[in-house]
Amino acid sequence: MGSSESKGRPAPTERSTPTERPAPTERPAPTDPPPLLSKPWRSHIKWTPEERNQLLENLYSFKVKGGIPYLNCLLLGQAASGKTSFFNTSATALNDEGRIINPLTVYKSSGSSVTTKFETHPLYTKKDEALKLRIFDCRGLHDKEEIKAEDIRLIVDGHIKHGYTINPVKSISRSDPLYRENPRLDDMMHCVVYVINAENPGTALVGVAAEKIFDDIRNKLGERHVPQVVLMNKVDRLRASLGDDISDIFRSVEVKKKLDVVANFMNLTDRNVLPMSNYHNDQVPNTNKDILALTNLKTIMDYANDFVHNASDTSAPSGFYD
Ligand SMILES: Nc1nc2c(ncn2[C@@H]2O[C@H](COP(=O)(O)OP(=O)(O)O)[C@@H](O)[C@H]2O)c(=O)[nH]1
Ligand SMILES: [Mg+2]
Repeated sequence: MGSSESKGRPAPTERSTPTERPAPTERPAPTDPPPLLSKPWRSHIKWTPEERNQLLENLYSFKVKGGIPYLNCLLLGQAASGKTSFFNTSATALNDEGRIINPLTVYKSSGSSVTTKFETHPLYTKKDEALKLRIFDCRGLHDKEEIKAEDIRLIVDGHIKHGYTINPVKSISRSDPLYRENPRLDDMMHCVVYVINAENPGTALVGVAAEKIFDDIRNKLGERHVPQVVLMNKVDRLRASLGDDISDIFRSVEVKKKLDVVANFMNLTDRNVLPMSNYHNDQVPNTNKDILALTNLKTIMDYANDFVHNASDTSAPSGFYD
């Protein structure tokens, strides 16, 4: 096991992880201690093993409304914003086996991480049952070759089937075998999750192209009343104090400031912005990261379920979802 590395060199005492850190010049060291409030600005989370077990139980036994088998959510965000990592972190937290699992590959450099397909994969609970939430990923926004706003609209409305390869220059044709002519409630997206990097939410949110895309998408979603949330990934990178133990995130002034910027830009209430820290360099899972991932999953499922409930409750006229 790994003895091939040792040719004449002194054995490293710790496997080379420390050298992976960013050069100190990249980020100025904070001069003041990170400001932490004595009271959390969001206080619904308890960082205890019991809370984790309760969340797991709630997710395992989640009842989807509207007579459909699964809730659907669509992840939208730039390449490298952490969409795949969120899926994997959720898989680890749900699986509850005390080990990190990565059903999908996360690449070190963003260039190769671009997902070109519109696709979903099952997330399994400990009981080997699929979670009642399907997370759909697609080509990133603002990639050089991005997804067309029209395709996003069609995905949200349920016209595009799993496995379709997004064409950056042309929207899906109606004759494509993966085009669905008459989608039903269980084909459409019940929640849209914008995924951004907390370190620099500005780059994800500003700029003419980004604004236009967000406007287009938001108008469409607004018409359908599809819930929208922002997953603010990588909060662990904001302050050294949050590096390993993320239980302070809801007392952090800096996280709250970023969250307000994002909520204002997206015109969403701050409750709809979900701070998140994915497993990235971790060797083993920890209770707090599991709790944050499970809480965010539960929030997304609750929003999606409310939508499905309302949509199925309004006895929509025929052709409403066509
Ligand atoms: N520190 C930190 N790194 C993260 C986090 N989430 C993702 N990453 C890293 O960001 C990079 C891009 O992640 P990936 O999931 O492939 O992004 P995607 O292109 O949106 O699917 C990878 O190197 C991840 O390890 C996080 O919460 N914290
Ligand atoms: Mg990805």
